[in-house]
Amino acid sequence: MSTYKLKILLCGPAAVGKTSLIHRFIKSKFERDYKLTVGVDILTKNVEYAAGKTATLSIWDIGGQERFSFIRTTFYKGASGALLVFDLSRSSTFGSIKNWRSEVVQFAGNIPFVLIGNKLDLIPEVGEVIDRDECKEYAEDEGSIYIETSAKDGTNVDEAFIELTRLIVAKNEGK
Ligand code: G3D
Ligand code: MG
Repeated sequence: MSTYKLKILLCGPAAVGKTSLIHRFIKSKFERDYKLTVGVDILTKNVEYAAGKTATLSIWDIGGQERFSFIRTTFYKGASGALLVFDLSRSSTFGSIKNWRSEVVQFAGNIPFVLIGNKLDLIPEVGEVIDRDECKEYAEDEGSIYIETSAKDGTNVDEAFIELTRLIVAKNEGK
Protein backbone atom coordinates (compact mmCIF):
# COMPACT_ATOMS: atom_id res chain seq x y z
CA MET A 1 0.00 0.00 0.00
CA SER A 2 1.26 3.38 -0.93
CA THR A 3 0.93 6.15 1.58
CA TYR A 4 2.47 9.08 -0.19
CA LYS A 5 1.58 10.52 -3.56
CA LEU A 6 4.33 12.91 -4.51
CA LYS A 7 4.79 15.27 -7.40
CA ILE A 8 8.45 15.29 -8.45
CA LEU A 9 9.95 17.81 -10.85
CA LEU A 10 12.92 17.41 -13.16
CA CYS A 11 14.54 20.83 -13.45
CA GLY A 12 17.62 22.07 -15.23
CA PRO A 13 18.90 23.39 -18.55
CA ALA A 14 18.24 21.74 -21.91
CA ALA A 15 20.03 18.52 -22.87
CA VAL A 16 21.44 17.71 -19.42
CA GLY A 17 19.57 14.37 -19.48
CA LYS A 18 16.31 15.01 -17.59
CA THR A 19 14.15 12.94 -19.94
CA SER A 20 16.80 10.21 -20.17
CA LEU A 21 16.96 9.93 -16.36
CA ILE A 22 13.20 9.46 -16.16
CA HIS A 23 13.19 6.84 -18.89
CA ARG A 24 16.03 4.96 -17.25
CA PHE A 25 14.22 5.10 -13.89
CA ILE A 26 10.85 3.98 -15.26
CA LYS A 27 12.49 1.13 -17.23
CA SER A 28 10.11 -1.58 -18.38
CA LYS A 29 7.31 0.02 -16.46
CA PHE A 30 7.50 2.96 -18.81
CA GLU A 31 4.07 4.41 -19.26
CA ARG A 32 3.36 7.76 -20.70
CA ASP A 33 0.29 8.91 -18.81
CA TYR A 34 -0.42 11.89 -20.91
CA LYS A 35 1.23 14.72 -22.67
CA LEU A 36 -0.20 18.15 -22.21
CA THR A 37 -0.22 20.37 -25.24
CA VAL A 38 2.07 22.71 -23.35
CA GLY A 39 4.80 20.09 -23.48
CA VAL A 40 4.91 18.52 -20.03
CA ASP A 41 5.17 14.73 -19.69
CA ILE A 42 3.96 13.11 -16.49
CA LEU A 43 5.02 9.58 -15.63
CA THR A 44 4.22 7.58 -12.52
CA LYS A 45 6.16 4.97 -10.61
CA ASN A 46 5.99 3.44 -7.15
CA VAL A 47 9.20 3.43 -5.12
CA GLU A 48 10.12 1.60 -1.97
CA TYR A 49 11.93 4.33 -0.04
CA ALA A 50 12.31 2.27 3.14
CA ALA A 51 11.65 -1.36 4.03
CA GLY A 52 7.99 -2.04 3.31
CA LYS A 53 7.21 1.62 2.66
CA THR A 54 6.28 2.85 -0.75
CA ALA A 55 5.39 6.14 -2.35
CA THR A 56 3.78 6.86 -5.69
CA LEU A 57 5.81 9.39 -7.62
CA SER A 58 4.31 11.40 -10.41
CA ILE A 59 7.32 12.67 -12.28
CA TRP A 60 6.99 15.85 -14.30
CA ASP A 61 9.25 16.51 -17.26
CA ILE A 62 8.99 19.95 -18.75
CA GLY A 63 10.18 18.84 -22.20
CA GLY A 64 11.71 21.31 -24.56
CA GLN A 65 9.92 24.29 -23.07
CA GLU A 66 12.41 24.86 -20.27
CA ARG A 67 12.14 28.62 -20.07
CA PHE A 68 8.59 29.27 -21.19
CA SER A 69 6.86 31.22 -18.49
CA PHE A 70 3.32 30.23 -19.45
CA ILE A 71 3.66 26.67 -18.17
CA ARG A 72 5.55 27.55 -15.01
CA THR A 73 2.53 27.84 -12.78
CA THR A 74 1.16 24.42 -13.79
CA PHE A 75 4.56 22.77 -13.67
CA TYR A 76 5.50 23.97 -10.19
CA LYS A 77 2.09 23.92 -8.50
CA GLY A 78 1.85 21.40 -5.67
CA ALA A 79 5.32 19.94 -6.21
CA SER A 80 6.79 17.93 -3.33
CA GLY A 81 10.39 17.90 -4.48
CA ALA A 82 12.76 18.38 -7.40
CA LEU A 83 15.78 16.86 -9.02
CA LEU A 84 18.00 19.76 -10.11
CA VAL A 85 20.00 18.33 -12.97
CA PHE A 86 23.17 19.60 -14.62
CA ASP A 87 25.61 18.00 -17.07
CA LEU A 88 29.05 17.05 -15.72
CA SER A 89 30.53 17.58 -19.20
CA ARG A 90 29.33 21.20 -19.56
CA SER A 91 30.26 23.65 -16.82
CA SER A 92 27.71 26.29 -17.87
CA THR A 93 24.94 23.90 -16.83
CA PHE A 94 26.14 23.89 -13.21
CA GLY A 95 26.46 27.66 -13.44
CA SER A 96 22.72 27.97 -14.00
CA ILE A 97 21.65 25.65 -11.18
CA LYS A 98 21.31 28.49 -8.66
CA ASN A 99 18.84 30.19 -10.98
CA TRP A 100 16.88 26.97 -11.27
CA ARG A 101 16.86 26.62 -7.51
CA SER A 102 15.58 30.19 -7.16
CA GLU A 103 12.83 29.52 -9.64
CA VAL A 104 11.75 26.38 -7.77
CA VAL A 105 11.66 28.32 -4.50
CA GLN A 106 9.75 31.17 -6.11
CA PHE A 107 7.05 28.99 -7.66
CA ALA A 108 6.91 25.89 -5.45
CA GLY A 109 8.36 27.10 -2.15
CA ASN A 110 11.28 25.68 -0.23
CA ILE A 111 10.72 22.04 -1.24
CA PRO A 112 13.42 19.38 -0.89
CA PHE A 113 15.72 18.85 -3.84
CA VAL A 114 18.60 16.62 -4.83
CA LEU A 115 21.40 18.09 -6.94
CA ILE A 116 22.20 15.75 -9.83
CA GLY A 117 25.44 15.79 -11.81
CA ASN A 118 24.46 13.64 -14.80
CA LYS A 119 26.58 12.09 -17.59
CA LEU A 120 29.11 10.72 -15.12
CA ASP A 121 30.12 8.24 -17.85
CA LEU A 122 31.57 11.11 -19.92
CA ILE A 123 34.18 12.18 -17.36
CA PRO A 124 36.87 9.73 -18.60
CA GLU A 125 36.32 11.20 -22.06
CA VAL A 126 36.03 14.95 -21.44
CA GLY A 127 37.86 15.20 -18.13
CA GLU A 128 36.68 16.98 -15.02
CA VAL A 129 35.32 20.31 -16.27
CA ILE A 130 33.38 21.11 -13.09
CA ASP A 131 34.71 21.33 -9.54
CA ARG A 132 32.70 18.48 -8.04
CA ASP A 133 33.63 19.43 -4.46
CA GLU A 134 31.90 22.73 -5.11
CA CYS A 135 28.78 20.88 -6.25
CA LYS A 136 28.73 18.83 -3.07
CA GLU A 137 29.33 21.93 -0.95
CA TYR A 138 26.54 23.84 -2.65
CA ALA A 139 24.05 21.00 -2.11
CA GLU A 140 25.04 20.57 1.53
CA ASP A 141 24.90 24.31 2.21
CA GLU A 142 21.31 24.17 0.97
CA GLY A 143 20.53 21.27 3.31
CA SER A 144 20.52 18.81 0.45
CA ILE A 145 22.65 16.14 -1.15
CA TYR A 146 24.66 15.78 -4.35
CA ILE A 147 24.48 12.62 -6.45
CA GLU A 148 26.34 11.80 -9.66
CA THR A 149 24.40 9.77 -12.19
CA SER A 150 24.59 8.31 -15.65
CA ALA A 151 21.30 7.88 -17.49
CA LYS A 152 23.37 6.08 -20.12
CA ASP A 153 24.63 3.21 -17.96
CA GLY A 154 22.15 3.55 -15.10
CA THR A 155 24.61 4.53 -12.35
CA ASN A 156 22.80 5.95 -9.30
CA VAL A 157 19.59 6.69 -11.18
CA ASP A 158 17.29 4.77 -8.82
CA GLU A 159 19.23 6.20 -5.88
CA ALA A 160 18.56 9.77 -7.03
CA PHE A 161 14.79 9.30 -7.02
CA ILE A 162 14.82 7.28 -3.81
CA GLU A 163 16.98 9.80 -1.93
CA LEU A 164 14.67 12.61 -3.02
CA THR A 165 11.66 10.61 -1.81
CA ARG A 166 13.40 10.06 1.53
CA LEU A 167 14.11 13.79 1.93
CA ILE A 168 10.47 14.60 1.19
CA VAL A 169 9.14 11.98 3.59
CA ALA A 170 11.57 13.08 6.31
CA LYS A 171 10.42 16.67 5.92
CA ASN A 172 6.79 15.57 5.92
CA GLU A 173 7.27 13.58 9.09
CA GLY A 174 9.12 16.43 10.74
CA LYS A 175 12.52 14.72 10.92
P1 G3D B 1 16.92 16.90 -21.45
O1 G3D B 1 15.64 16.13 -21.25
O2 G3D B 1 17.47 17.43 -20.17
O3 G3D B 1 16.82 17.96 -22.49
P2 G3D B 1 17.82 14.46 -22.73
O4 G3D B 1 18.02 15.85 -21.97
O5 G3D B 1 17.39 13.39 -21.80
O6 G3D B 1 16.98 14.69 -23.93
O7 G3D B 1 19.31 14.15 -23.16
C1 G3D B 1 20.05 15.03 -23.98
C2 G3D B 1 21.18 14.25 -24.67
O8 G3D B 1 22.10 13.79 -23.68
C3 G3D B 1 20.71 13.01 -25.41
O9 G3D B 1 21.59 12.81 -26.50
C4 G3D B 1 20.94 11.90 -24.41
O10 G3D B 1 21.10 10.65 -25.00
C5 G3D B 1 22.21 12.37 -23.75
N1 G3D B 1 22.36 11.86 -22.38
C6 G3D B 1 21.46 11.92 -21.38
N2 G3D B 1 21.95 11.40 -20.26
C7 G3D B 1 23.19 10.96 -20.55
C8 G3D B 1 24.22 10.32 -19.79
O11 G3D B 1 24.10 10.02 -18.60
N3 G3D B 1 25.39 10.05 -20.45
C9 G3D B 1 25.58 10.38 -21.76
N4 G3D B 1 26.75 10.07 -22.30
N5 G3D B 1 24.64 10.99 -22.49
C10 G3D B 1 23.45 11.26 -21.90
P3 G3D B 1 21.17 12.99 -28.02
O12 G3D B 1 22.40 12.71 -28.77
O13 G3D B 1 20.08 12.00 -28.22
O14 G3D B 1 20.72 14.41 -28.12
MG1 MG C 1 13.78 16.48 -22.09
